[in-house]
Amino acid sequence: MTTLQTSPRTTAAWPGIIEAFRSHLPVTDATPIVTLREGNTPLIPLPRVSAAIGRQVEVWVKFDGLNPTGSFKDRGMTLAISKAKEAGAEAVICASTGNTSAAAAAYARRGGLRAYVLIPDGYVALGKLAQALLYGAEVLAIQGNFDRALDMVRQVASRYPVTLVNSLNPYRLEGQKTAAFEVVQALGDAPDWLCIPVGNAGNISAYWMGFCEYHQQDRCQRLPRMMGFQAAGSAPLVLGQPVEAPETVATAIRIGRPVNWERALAVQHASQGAFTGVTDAEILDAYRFLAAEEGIFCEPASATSVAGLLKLKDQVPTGARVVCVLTGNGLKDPDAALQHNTAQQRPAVPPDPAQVAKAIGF
Ligand code: AN7
Repeated sequence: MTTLQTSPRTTAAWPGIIEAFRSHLPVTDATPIVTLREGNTPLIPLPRVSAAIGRQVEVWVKFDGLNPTGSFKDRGMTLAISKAKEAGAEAVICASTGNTSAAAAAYARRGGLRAYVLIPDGYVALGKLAQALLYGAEVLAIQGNFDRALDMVRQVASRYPVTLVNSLNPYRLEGQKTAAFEVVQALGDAPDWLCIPVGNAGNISAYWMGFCEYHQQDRCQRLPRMMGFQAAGSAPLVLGQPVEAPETVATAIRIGRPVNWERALAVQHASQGAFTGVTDAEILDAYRFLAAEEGIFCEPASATSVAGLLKLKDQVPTGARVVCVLTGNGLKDPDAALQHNTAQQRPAVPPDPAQVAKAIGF
């Protein structure tokens, strides 16, 4: 009689983006690595979105909302905090529409640093605020929008011993470019289009850096068109001028003066890309579609990339491969999910099988 030897399937533990892509990043043996094993997020096919486009187009999402703090910011923050610690910093500061503050707080505290975060009063999604508070950041609400909060942070960081970790910090973009590496590794090449939400335009710049780096090293044969999408009420790069009072349901990208403006224009030019605005209604349609048709719960700002693709569907070349970046997790913004679903609200039912069956329509 033979005994079937079954052993649990194990894979080498993912080490986080710095170890995984060490030779591409500005670290040395002297850099203390502060990591939560971020990165290695899934690339998920979207068959229903492909079908909605109606021609043979392959659509994927890079779901970076599955990072340790629930957004792509973790990729940049592991490096920014590691480098701040290497330089002897004891505290970091950022302005944030929410996700940067959550990531800064988590990585700073893990590295033993203090974190100060400035947020626009009343415009940060509940989950993100909850994270920053529980991770132990000093949270300061500013009477003004994100752009004003960032002005404050820049001035404070230039005068006091505290390291700025917004995407003006070059290590942020270096870390975030690893998402492009992962996309190329998963697909075997770069996609034809990369659709991405744009706020401060840090992430679109970082992805482009990553694709160009891999292209120069012959790890991919093509470069994507970089398709950036902004909320229509908060679309300075579409309008070609700053927006003084940005408004959108996608609070993560409620930004009127993107700090990476020049970089973003350079990316658009070099990749033959475009910036396009999508309305809040289009964003929310994509947000609901992703959840109810594809089983993917992202935050409203992230759905902007899919909303944008659907808006431009007639321009997508037949046979093209498209990757949409989903930057943040849906659980970040429970209010948006509760307000913008189409579920039928029903009163509570007594715990009786007949009444339950009746209530659900049998
Ligand atoms: C989910 O957290 O700016 O164009 O302060 O949270 O690189 O700014 C967040 C930005 C897209 C835009 N999607 O990225 C912040 C912040 C989500 C985001 C963006 C953000 P960038």
